[in-house]
Amino acid sequence: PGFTSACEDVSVSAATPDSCLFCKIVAGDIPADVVAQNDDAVAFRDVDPQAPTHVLVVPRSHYADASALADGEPGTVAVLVSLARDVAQGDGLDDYRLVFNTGPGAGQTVFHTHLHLLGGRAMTWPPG
Ligand code: D5M
Repeated sequence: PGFTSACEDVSVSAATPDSCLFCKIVAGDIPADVVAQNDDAVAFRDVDPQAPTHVLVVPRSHYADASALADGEPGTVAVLVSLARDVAQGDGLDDYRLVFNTGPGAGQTVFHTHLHLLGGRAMTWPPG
């Protein structure tokens, strides 16, 4: 369901802000259920939720994955974690999971850095 993006159809290196689904959400060009934002990051609910709370926290700047963000804007990695915590607290969560899927083999499908916030149900380990 939801929108598809060129980000999902191209390699990590080929994704560009002009073709990127999450860049378009950050810009307000594609609607999303935004739950929090600040100067550096935007948090919105996942269209295919895997838990009662499933929110994606993304940097406003385009980086393909968490590693690239850490190299380019290391402080923004902390902003993503802090904003995810704020959203979790807003949803009444004491316990939650934060995930950066990195690379197709790890399940990454959108090549704009996004931190998954999952909570509201029991979590198992190891993840699938
Ligand atoms: O996670 C990519 C996530 O992005 C996946 O859980 C679905 C979600 N998604 C895809 N399109 C949208 C829109 N339009 N709004 C909100 N969420 C969306 P990954 O780790 O790359 O597999």
